[in-house]
Amino acid sequence: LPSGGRVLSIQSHTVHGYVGNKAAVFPLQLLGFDVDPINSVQFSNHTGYATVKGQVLDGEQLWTLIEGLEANDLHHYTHLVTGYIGSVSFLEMVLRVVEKLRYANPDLIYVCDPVMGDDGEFYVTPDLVPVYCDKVVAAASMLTPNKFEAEHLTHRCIETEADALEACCDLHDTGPSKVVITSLDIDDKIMIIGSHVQSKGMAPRQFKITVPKLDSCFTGTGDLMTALLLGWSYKYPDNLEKAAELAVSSVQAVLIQTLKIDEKAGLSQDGGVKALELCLIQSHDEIRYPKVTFFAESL
Ligand code: PLP
Ligand code: PXL
Repeated sequence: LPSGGRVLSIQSHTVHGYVGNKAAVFPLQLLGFDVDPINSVQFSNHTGYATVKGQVLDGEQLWTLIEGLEANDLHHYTHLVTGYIGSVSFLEMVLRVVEKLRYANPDLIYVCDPVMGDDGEFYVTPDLVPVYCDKVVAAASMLTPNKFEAEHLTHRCIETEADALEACCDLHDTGPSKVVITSLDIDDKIMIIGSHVQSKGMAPRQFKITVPKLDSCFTGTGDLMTALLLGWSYKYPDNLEKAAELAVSSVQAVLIQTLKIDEKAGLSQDGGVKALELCLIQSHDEIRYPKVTFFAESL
């Protein structure tokens, strides 16, 4: 990977487990990036557990941190990535952060995972949706929604591959030149849809990658996927297919490794409520040296 990538990563922190920054920082570091994390929330664990305790930052608290960085001239980044955000004022302030970082580096790449929820359920306040729709999506270079999030951003029902491709076009029209819908559940398979507008006004290059559905429930997969897409897109800026193949293959290898470790430890799932935590640390080789096992098909 090219060295010199510096990422400001604004996502959740969980004391236990691997979602948000806990799922993104280590993989990005393994891929050679300097990563500066800002924790949008600090929770005991992810919201899939019976109890969640912790703190949520507001917009003013985010701005204070950015002011500190700027005062020392430390606000020079190649990338900004945002994920789970816990309040409307915080998300509004993210827009000002993008503006400030872009002023310092006009080539800043903003990778936005518009985290809202999954499987028909919100795990953030739905008040965030109009802010993403009306303002944040327009500022993003790459957008990585799952199916649920893409539906809310485009006001479309996404049931088929064709629906997903049209949703990507709608999202391109709003701003981001790269869109990856990170999971689409069709015919008992998971499909990842990618779409890249290579030069303004041109039709996007679109592709899909199909992976098997594992009969376990994981949390943090989307956060890991977004981090790896950012990482590999820095190496392959003009080849979203290649970046996505590497990212997807890596994620799958991490999931398989996680299942293997949990099986050995005799862990089973209690009705899908307590989703499995990713075994990220034990998967460092799968992240650092991915073998492409899933390939993109042009659409
Ligand atoms: N599930 C699988 C099997 C995946 O490969 C991916 C992304 O690569 C995801 C889920 C990501 O989905 P989500 O964004 O809904 O967490
Ligand atoms: O993976 C998304 C995510 C991120 N951060 C926190 C979460 C979740 C999903 O449940 O609870 C805190």
